Amino acid sequence: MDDTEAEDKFFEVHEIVVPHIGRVPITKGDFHYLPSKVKRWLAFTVEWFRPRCLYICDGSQSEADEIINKLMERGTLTKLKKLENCYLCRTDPKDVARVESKTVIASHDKYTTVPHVREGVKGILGSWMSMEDLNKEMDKRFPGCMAGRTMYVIPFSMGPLGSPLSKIGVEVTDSNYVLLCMRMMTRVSPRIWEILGDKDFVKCLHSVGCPRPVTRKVVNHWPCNPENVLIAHVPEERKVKSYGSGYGGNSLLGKKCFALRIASVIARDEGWMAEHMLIMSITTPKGKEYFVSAAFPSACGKTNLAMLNPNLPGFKIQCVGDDIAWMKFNDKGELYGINPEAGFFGVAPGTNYKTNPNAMLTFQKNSIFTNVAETADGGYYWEGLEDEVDEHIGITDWLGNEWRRGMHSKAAHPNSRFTTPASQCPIIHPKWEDPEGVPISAIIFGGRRPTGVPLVVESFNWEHGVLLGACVKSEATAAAEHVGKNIMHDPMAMRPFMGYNFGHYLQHWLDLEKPGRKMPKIFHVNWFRVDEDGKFLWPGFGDNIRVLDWILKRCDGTVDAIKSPVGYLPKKGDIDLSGLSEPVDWDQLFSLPKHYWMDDTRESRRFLEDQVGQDTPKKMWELLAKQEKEFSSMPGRQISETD
Ligand code: TSX
Ligand code: MN
Repeated sequence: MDDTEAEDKFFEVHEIVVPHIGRVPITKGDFHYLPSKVKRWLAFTVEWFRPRCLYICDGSQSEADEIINKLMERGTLTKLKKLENCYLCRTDPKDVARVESKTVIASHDKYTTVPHVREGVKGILGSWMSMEDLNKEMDKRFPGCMAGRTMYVIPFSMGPLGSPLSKIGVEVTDSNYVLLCMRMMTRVSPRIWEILGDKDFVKCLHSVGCPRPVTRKVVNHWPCNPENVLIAHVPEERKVKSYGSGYGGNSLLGKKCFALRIASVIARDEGWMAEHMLIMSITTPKGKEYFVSAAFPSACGKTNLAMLNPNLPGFKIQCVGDDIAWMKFNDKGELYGINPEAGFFGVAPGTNYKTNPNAMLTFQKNSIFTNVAETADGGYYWEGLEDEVDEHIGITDWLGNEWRRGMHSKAAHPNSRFTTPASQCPIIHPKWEDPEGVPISAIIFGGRRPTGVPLVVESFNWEHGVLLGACVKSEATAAAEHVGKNIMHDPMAMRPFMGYNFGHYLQHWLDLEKPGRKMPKIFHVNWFRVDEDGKFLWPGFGDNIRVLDWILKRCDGTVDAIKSPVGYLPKKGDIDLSGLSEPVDWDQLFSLPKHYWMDDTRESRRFLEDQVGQDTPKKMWELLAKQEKEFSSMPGRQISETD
């Protein structure tokens, strides 16, 4: 030990003294080493939340072991003994999903956050709260919210540590489940404090809202406060304040709250993009590698696509990320992207060795399964694993009840999740943590569109691609049985994740196109078109490589296309259909029914008028008018001259 180290040792600080509260012990970590901005913010937060003690996280394995043991003792986690270092977590059944209705963004001016909607119309592109109301709401919840509990201080990086594209956040939370998941989903490290220095960071406050002594009934050893949930963002202050829920997107604040809502605002201010997109690499049989990003609404299989097992010989897919992309043009005018996350927080039901073998292989160790069912031999179970789990084995459902196949209830909650480190994915890209990111050749939008929308279409240009993104819609999974499925707008797949006025966001996209920049081509895909009998027209999954192959050829300019009113369509024969087990009805897959499209274009215009109003960039009206005119002047019932 040299002199300076000895001095540091001497000054180790294991408690802080807070006005009106007095001494608060620090059970782990040393306050002394924290940047002064962090110290001040923590002192303020401790005075507000009144935790019993502070625990400054370092991201080490011993820390994880300690927390896991605590959670197992308490009964929140059970070990899945069939797997290595995997755990099952059952939440309070009242705390099982993101709560959009309780998610708000506060700003001084309402219209920086939400667009001008038509009078009498309820806006769906974000929910605004005034700063005054937010402060009132927070004052009802946060004072003393951590009484008797440990306040975990989690320093994390979104993106590789020290990358010019990365951003730093600090989350304080009273949930050790949140700590465990944040360790997988973000990069938690004491090096954050050094990298941070005197710079600003995104301040993330989270409490489950169950101060001690607990007066509420705690269900499943999962403290939460569902009646009072509020997930608030203050982009102007780079702050997230989340109360009452321990579940995923409500509590792992680095993910949707920071990496999408707050980051989209930072990105606008700094001239880059924070998007709800996967990033994947495709290497062709000739050995040329491309990266694409893709945005899909929920239930379109984004994670499955990100880890695709291609059905064409010679192609190789590697995964960079499955949910969020941060992308920026470099000084050569090329778009580079990183995955700001470090793990996958994927929907479990539907995942199996057929739909996503690479995800299955990823979560065989060091993973947490939330609200899935358990097999008697200590494995996981959910809907979709019928053919892969012994049909005679006993199953306990996500609520802890005995369950048998054929029962009316579901074994796993439909929103049950696996949380698993991306590094364990067998096809994770060697550059997935490259601080420079990867070069993006194409941006792909998509939706679950049972009728009318072709398998793939390429935009005429960047501006038209922005329109394709703005008009993304998808069939929502019916909330109840026998309820007609609904096609919902989810522009840019960002509807639940917008951090600011969607009209301004579209303008930001348009403004990204500058002379000297190599704009990626923009596409729209639809794996979900059905025939008259409701049968899928496209095999999907591994066969989607055939569509990606055409997309890459278009990027290279090695294949022609047919101009249609909605964009460029592939010429018959230009998508490789060799080796398919069943023939594909090309004409049905690519037809553009005239009346469907006249209605759809009008409906899209109506959507923008209602929801984005005067904030809609003029260009969007222009492009929609052109599309409407082209369809109305088309002869015949449908346009399918694709051969
Ligand atoms: O993820 C999906 N993808 C993308 C895969 C890379 N899914 C699942 C969606 C729910 C999350 C799909 N479902 C895809 C798809 O491309 N396509 C379909 C529809 C479909 C389902 C089943 C079959 C064909 C198409 N065929 C048989 O079941 C035999
Ligand atoms: Mn997502």
